[in-house]
Parts: sequence; structure tokens; C-alpha cells
Amino acid sequence: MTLRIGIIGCGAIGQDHARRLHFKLQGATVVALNDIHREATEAFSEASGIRARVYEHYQDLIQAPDVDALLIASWGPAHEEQVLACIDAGKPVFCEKPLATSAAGGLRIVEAEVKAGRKLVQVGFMRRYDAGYRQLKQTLQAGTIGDALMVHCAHRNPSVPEMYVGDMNITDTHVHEIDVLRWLLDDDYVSCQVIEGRKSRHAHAGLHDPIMVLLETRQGIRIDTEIFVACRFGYDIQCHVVGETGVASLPEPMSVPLRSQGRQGGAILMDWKMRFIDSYDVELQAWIDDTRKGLVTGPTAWDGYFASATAEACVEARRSKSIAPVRIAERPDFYARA
Ligand code: INS
Repeated sequence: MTLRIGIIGCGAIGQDHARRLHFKLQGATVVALNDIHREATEAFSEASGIRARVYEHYQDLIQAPDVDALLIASWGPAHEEQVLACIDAGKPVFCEKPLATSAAGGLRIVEAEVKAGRKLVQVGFMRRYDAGYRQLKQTLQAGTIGDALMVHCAHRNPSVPEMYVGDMNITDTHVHEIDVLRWLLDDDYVSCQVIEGRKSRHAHAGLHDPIMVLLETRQGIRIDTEIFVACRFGYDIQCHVVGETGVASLPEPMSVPLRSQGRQGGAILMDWKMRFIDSYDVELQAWIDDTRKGLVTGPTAWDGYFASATAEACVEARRSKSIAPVRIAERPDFYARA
């Protein structure tokens, strides 16, 4: 059975996922599209060759009898309502991050899913599917550097759009580290702190950039992450785990080492969509395969809630300029770790 997918939100990443699902991956076809920009979506549907039906209202798309599963790539504040509508319709849904823009919103989704009695939601934390992070996790699990003690990370973007303001460096950007480090270390967070660095002259008016976020885990591991989204020089993701007997680092993306014109070096990626491009394929193929079997093995609604709750605590820590507790609701047995 081919999985017939409806996509809500057809901006850049929604379009990429539509092409990926329809043309590249196995076992799925895109049959329905929805976006607040209807004309552009109709144009995309034609030009891409997908030729899916374009719906004016996402509610109708979710209800359509020929739509088996949903992918949500609309803007963050719309996710909660749309995911809840999918759960209500009893349809599997892949939701891009963030699952919800507040801890309370994430928890509402968790509660709705528990009530529905089966897992329907997967959250788009694609770094868990990245070959480099997977190798790093295997290295830690093998005990090669002993127990993890500290982690030093950097999340750098060359620039961000004008609409990226306020706390988005936490809710939109740092949220990736929040999820992937929790998965990498198999641990949960207990407290956080946010320190604002000297402001770069390249940061736009509504944004303080760079910042540093400190997290503490239940086991006492300390994590520092530099978030610098106007760094100009490239899209640069760093993760160095300090263990008892060594340091294990996230591999750099492949690039040809150059000696040329009196210099030695290699290219740094500029576009974030390219950095994890392979992991998107692995992630969505796994989602298709699982969904056809009625399973969710990727990041769950609980993981999405956890990330939203931690991001909210970081925003609070930033406001209060102090160390804030990460308060998490009791985890339903439904989401027990394997
Ligand atoms: C994007 C995306 C990228 C991240 C950017 C964020 O939405 O999630 O992976 O590096 O900072 O704005």
C-alpha cells in the first residue's frame, strides 16, 4: 500500500519534503497540499510535477478520505492546532519542529495522543538521523571515552531573515541541540541559564546575537552551546563531548581539502538545508516505513513536549538572568523509554 500524504505548509522546507516524499523516497505519494498562499501552492503543485490537489483549508485536507497521513511544515505557531486536528482524525502526522511553541501546548498534544490510545505523532528532529551524530552516539555507547562529563557545542548560521527576532535563537535554533543532546546522552535536563554575549554589529535590531546557553542534565553533565546566527562565515555545527578519558566530536561535513593560491583549507557550507540533507531522507523514509506498519519509532510527541518545555525554561532563564529549573510533567508510561 502506498502511503498517501497531505502536506500542510508549503514554504521552502514543505516544498523540499513534498519533492522528497513524492519523487525520491519509496512507498509514498503526495496527494494533497495546503498553504496560506494558495496561488503559490498551486503553482508549485504544477511546476514540480506533483500535481496534488490544493486545499483552501487544512481541516478539509486532514479529513480527505484519500489522505492517509500528514506532514506539517507550516510556521511554528500553527503546529499545535494542526497536530491536534490530525490526532482527532486518527491520522498519523509528521510535524516539523517545534511541536508547539509553549510547554502547555506540547502537553496538550501529549494528552490528546495518550487519550487516542496510539502513537500518531512524530516530530521532525532530523539530527537524530544524521550519520555523524549516530557515529558519535555509538562511540559514547561503546564507552570509548568513559562517561560523558561535559559537552561544548556551537550552532552558527551565516545570517537569518528579518522575521527571525526575540527568542527565536532559543525556540527555533537551540531547540535542535535541546533534542539531539538529550537523545545523544540519553539523559534529561534539570536546569538552564542563558548568557548574552557582546552583540555583533551584524545582528539585526530585534535580536541579541550571539548568546550562550548552559544546560545541566539529571546525571550532572554540563553543556554549553554558543548560538550565533549572524556569524557570516558559514553554517557551522559543532559538538564535542568531553568524557573521563577522551573527547569525541561530531564529524565535520565532507569537503575537499584545498591547497590553493597560497592558502590551505576547504569550503564551509552556507545553507542549513544542505547540512542535514541526507538525514532528511533517512528520517522521512523511516517515517514512511513505520507509518505503513502503524508504528512511531522516531522522536515522539513526548520528545517534542520536552523540547518545548526546555526551550520555555531557557527563555525564562534569559528574562530572569538566573539559573532556571527545567520543569517537566510526569511522563506517561505510554512514552516509556525502550
Ligand atoms: C532553521 C533550521 C536550522 C537552524 C536555524 C533555524 O529553522 O531549523 O536548522 O540552524 O537556526 O532558523
